[in-house]
Amino acid sequence: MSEFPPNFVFGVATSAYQIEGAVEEDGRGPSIWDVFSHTPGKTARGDTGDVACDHYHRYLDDVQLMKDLGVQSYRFSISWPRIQPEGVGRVNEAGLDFYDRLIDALLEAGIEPMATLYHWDLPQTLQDRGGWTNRDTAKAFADYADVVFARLGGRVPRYITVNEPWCSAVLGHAFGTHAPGLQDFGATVAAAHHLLLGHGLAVEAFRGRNLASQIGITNILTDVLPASSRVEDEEAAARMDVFLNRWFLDPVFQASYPEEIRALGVDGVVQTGDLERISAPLDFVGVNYYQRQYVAANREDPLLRAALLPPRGERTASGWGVEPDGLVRVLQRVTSDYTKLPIYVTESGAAFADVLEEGVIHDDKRTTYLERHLQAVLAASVAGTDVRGYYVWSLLDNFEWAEGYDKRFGLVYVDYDTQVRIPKDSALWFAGVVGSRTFDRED
Ligand code: IFM
Repeated sequence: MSEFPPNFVFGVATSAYQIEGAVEEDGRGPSIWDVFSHTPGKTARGDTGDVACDHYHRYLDDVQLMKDLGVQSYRFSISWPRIQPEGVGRVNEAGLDFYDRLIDALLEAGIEPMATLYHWDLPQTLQDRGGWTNRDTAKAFADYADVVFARLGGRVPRYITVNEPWCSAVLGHAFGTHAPGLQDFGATVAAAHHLLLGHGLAVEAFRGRNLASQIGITNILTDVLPASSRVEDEEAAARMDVFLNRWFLDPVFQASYPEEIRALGVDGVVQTGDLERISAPLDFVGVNYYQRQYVAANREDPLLRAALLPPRGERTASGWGVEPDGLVRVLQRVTSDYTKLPIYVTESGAAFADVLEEGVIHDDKRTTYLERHLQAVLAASVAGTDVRGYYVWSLLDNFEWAEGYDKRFGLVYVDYDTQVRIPKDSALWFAGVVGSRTFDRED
């Protein structure tokens, strides 16, 4: 039997564009994901977030669902284009009203809100001016964040500035698989720096308001292992670790970029004072964990001279390996190499090929996945990591970006034709864990 400490928070997570729908309602402006998903060939089957889970209209039902599951905290994101349809200037009160109502409902249900300010839905008007490659976007982000702090204030105990800046920068500007769909490494380096600068400026705005709440950033961290003990593979893994992890950890916690990132030209966009701002003290750290990567040396690869090998063992429907031990390692690494701040696992979960049969979904693989990752959290905690919470990705099946609706990550199944929600077996299991604060897995 494994028992969680009394202050440990069990939560679920979502993001605005992935669940809200209602993209043209109450004054919301277009985001880069509206434009990208409506561009032929960019998402599986041409799926878009136009309707998604219709959460904008059904948020009360979704809060009730969480209440029924006994969830203690809900991590959602705020849609910048709902708050500032043009990205700067004019504030759309109707957008703020929605989040106000959502927070009221959560507090009423005894569920603690955790709000992410940027989960990838940049207002398109800002993209038209260069998006994150333009330094002005960092300032615009802090202004938007301040509008949110002013309105929602201390009713949100924990704010997250930016979710997974690696994905926004690299998938959006180097690989082109996410909005805005660029394939330009110079743009990637600039976007990465401005995302981090936006984070730092938002923290500054937050501190200026003296709220009783806390603020942090969420990075997606990958456990990187060399494919063998050959020196070349170890060196290749170290370079991959810079690319996947240190690029976004070193500046936030050590006020510097790794040498390898400086060699990519980041100094060209760093101005005096930026790194001090980016490394401003935080209250907690968010960690999203999904994957371990095995890395081998590869002379053919021009950027890192490294290759990612296929995952070992069991895989999720996304093709990602199931490696809970990697979560222990990334949590310990944050603690030993970067900071002793409390850590929240702000996302962990998996897509599997769920089958709806006679009104139920027996998703045993997801239950086992979550159980093993919670076990990993406990192991990290026993090993000295101050991990304070675990948020399952995701509450609902939702729009999985370029993969569209095919990949189902939810604890709760969504029938996209009827919008009926059906808690999967894993949701019922999770409710039991939250209720008892234990699970039956042997240590
Ligand atoms: O769905 C995404 C989420 O938006 C960010 N983190 C990873 C999840 C699964 O791919």
